[in-house]
Amino acid sequence: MVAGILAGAVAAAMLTSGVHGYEMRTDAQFAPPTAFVPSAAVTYDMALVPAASWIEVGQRSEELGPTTVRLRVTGFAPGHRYGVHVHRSPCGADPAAAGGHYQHEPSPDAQHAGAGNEVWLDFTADADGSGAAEARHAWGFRRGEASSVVIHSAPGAKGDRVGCFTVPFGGSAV
Ligand SMILES: [Cu+2]
Repeated sequence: MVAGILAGAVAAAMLTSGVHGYEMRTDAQFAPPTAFVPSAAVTYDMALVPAASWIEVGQRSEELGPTTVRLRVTGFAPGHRYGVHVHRSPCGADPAAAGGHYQHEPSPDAQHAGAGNEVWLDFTADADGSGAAEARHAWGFRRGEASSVVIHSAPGAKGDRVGCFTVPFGGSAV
């Protein structure tokens, strides 16, 4: 879908699941949590994630686990460097609602935080405010334990949460 055709806050998802793995693509336009028409994509910072900016997330999981997650955005702040991760819980009005990062091997140890054990999709918006990222891992998601993509104000794991998109990630077959 093209962002310009979408009016208001729209979310759409296409899901395919079965013996050959799992494929999903979903997109939405960001809206504030107080918007009259709620969106699956919520902005907490209108400067870095403007209302009506757009996000698309795709997942492709092979039967035995290997998983690619893709991200595309438009309408973001040109030249800004964003940090992005898959988080455990759905988005809410409170930025903290999305919970912590999804981890392949769950651990309270900071050494296990990082792009190897988590899904990171950091990107820098180009001059038009568009951006893209892709992450590939040998493992897939545990069913129901990956629920959102959180946009942070800075790359890495320390930036404030400036946006969140609730995404129907699928579990892997193993
Ligand atoms: Cu995060």
